[in-house]
Amino acid sequence: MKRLPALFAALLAVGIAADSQADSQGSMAAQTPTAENPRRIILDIDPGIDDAMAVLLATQSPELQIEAITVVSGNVIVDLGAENALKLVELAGRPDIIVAKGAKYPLQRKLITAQSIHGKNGLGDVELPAPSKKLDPRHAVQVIIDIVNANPGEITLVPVGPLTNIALALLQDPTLREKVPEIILMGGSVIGGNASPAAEANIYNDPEAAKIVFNSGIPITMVGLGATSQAKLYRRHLPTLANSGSPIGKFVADISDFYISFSERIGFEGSDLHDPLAVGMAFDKTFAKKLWPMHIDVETKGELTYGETVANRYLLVESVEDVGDHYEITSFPKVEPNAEVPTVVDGDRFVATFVERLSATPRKP
Ligand SMILES: [Ca+2]
Repeated sequence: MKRLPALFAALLAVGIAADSQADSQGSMAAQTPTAENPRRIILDIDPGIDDAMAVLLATQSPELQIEAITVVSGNVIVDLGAENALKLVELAGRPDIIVAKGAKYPLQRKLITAQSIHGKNGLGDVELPAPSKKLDPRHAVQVIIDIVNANPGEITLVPVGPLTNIALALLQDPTLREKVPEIILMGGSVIGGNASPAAEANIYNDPEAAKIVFNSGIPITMVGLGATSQAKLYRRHLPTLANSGSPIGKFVADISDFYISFSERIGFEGSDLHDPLAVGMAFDKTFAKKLWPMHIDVETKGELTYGETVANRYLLVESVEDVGDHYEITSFPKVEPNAEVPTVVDGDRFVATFVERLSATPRKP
């Protein structure tokens, strides 16, 4: 028992350090992209209602320059997701954006789709016109590799589906690890899961891919369930969107009605804006009031915890010495963080921004 005070002292010290790092928003604000100096992103999606919202929030945000939209299987199969992505960029008035189709299946596990949540068509069964735009002829993984290599250090990846495409790009071209400055992803959780008690759905849908991404060495902002549960869209938000006069606002109101209805059927009020919050963090990280540096790995073997993002919050591990019939703790070596996790979010400001931007006139490229 005598080791406990030392352990608590160490954890307390690290906790204080984490707090002071998290509150240093001055440096984050300095990096905040602007319309004049936008963040260049590749948005990787599995649309999906909240993916559709994320695409439209991105096209309506002047602080983001979308270099490509890449599609992965997840909420729906990739063929349907790719068709949805084409429809979405046309709705947004942005047929100039590259759209590419990616991985059909997760790396190892069997695909799980989610039409019960997102509608048979993946877009809340709201119909959009058939797209006239065509897919890029390249595989999405090749598009990611090509764009990052042509712009080293410049392209932030924003994946909001299973991480299959990103993992395949890293496997196919390991030099991307040095060329991608940051990944801002929707996925994971340090407060329990939604696909299983332990795992969040995007990670659960391809844990082996997620493990590759979290161990890539690329700095990650993990917009997980703890963050997105603080950014809820309620029915009271829908009239502003529906009556905006914007085709984007009307569409988002319609798909939100479907999405919120699902939440109500399972006993919740309102819907978490999962994927849009990752896009929000890409243009304004101060939506997070607290960003907690952690070291995160992904469980790929656990009986109860398959797909869990296992977080070392205190950036320490126990080091032990064998003293015969037992081990004794000798020190607490430090562990480097590989991710920042928004744990406190200004949900009201984010949702207000979301509604305002999606109710506005569609932006021109
Ligand atoms: Ca998604």
